[in-house]
Amino acid sequence: MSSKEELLKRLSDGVVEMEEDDVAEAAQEYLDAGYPAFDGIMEGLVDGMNRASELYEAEEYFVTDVLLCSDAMYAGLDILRPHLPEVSGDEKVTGVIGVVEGDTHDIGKNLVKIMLETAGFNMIDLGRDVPLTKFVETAKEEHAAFVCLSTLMTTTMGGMETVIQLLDEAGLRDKVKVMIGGGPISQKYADKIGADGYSQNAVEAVKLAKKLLNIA
Ligand code: B12
Repeated sequence: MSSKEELLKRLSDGVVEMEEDDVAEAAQEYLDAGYPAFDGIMEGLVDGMNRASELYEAEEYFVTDVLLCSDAMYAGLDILRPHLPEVSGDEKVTGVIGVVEGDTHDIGKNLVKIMLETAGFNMIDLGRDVPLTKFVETAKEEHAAFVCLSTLMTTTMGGMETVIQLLDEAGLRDKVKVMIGGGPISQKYADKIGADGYSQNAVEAVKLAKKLLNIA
């Protein structure tokens, strides 16, 4: 039987090498061996996706390659995700999440959503390339306690500030916390536009949401 480290490496390598079937197989073996789904996702699948992103940055991978890597990552997620220890609650706190207008990168947003759902939040996913007013309308309709904005492009990050202004104009700013994240985003930027918080990855996003909403 393979060790946890060997299986994590197989998950990560499988994503980098675009081996969807092998990732699915390794994910099942990993679970059958009794290892925690959370580590399999973060240290296996997400590690592989981060490595694939670096290869794209280094111009060793093309767009099509990165997309095949993400298919392999999702194949593993389908298997591991149902085994994350989910927190249940009668009155779940609602959050709205989406990628701001003009940007179609949604891999990171999907991971943040999965982690927040696993932590017990009721997440309304607006998808990607979301019109900025849609965040505000949905937050109002659904009585959301927080809004999560994602973007990976410098050209679209300004949309986050607009959403904050629109929340303000709708009289919702003091009722709705705003969390932001994605490649070009930083704590400095969050402070500049008046967001309530920023985090670098999906695991930290859960801690941040709990902190902002005073949830133990
Ligand atoms: C995969 C990818 C694509 C895929 C996207 C597939 C998809 N469905 O998402 C495809 C091939 C389609 C693509 C297209 C394009 N891409 Co692209 N892409 C990438 C790449 C290689 C990886 C991104 C990724 O998925 N990373 C893995 C995930 C897990 O990480 P993540 O997204 O950062 O998310 C984590 C954190 O940021 C955080 N987080 C994310 N969101 C949020 C939200 C909140 C609230 C919080 C708290 C945290 C949080 O948690 C996540 C999980 O831990 C990056 C390079 C890079 N290094 O980022 C370029 C990159 C983002 N792309 C880029 C560009 C320019 C484009 C295109 C415009 C290219 C083109 N000329 O057509 C188009 C975009 C078209 C459009 N209008 O949207 C640029 C952006 C440059 C810039 N500074 O603006 C980058 C940086 C590459 C580069 N160096 O040029 N891309």
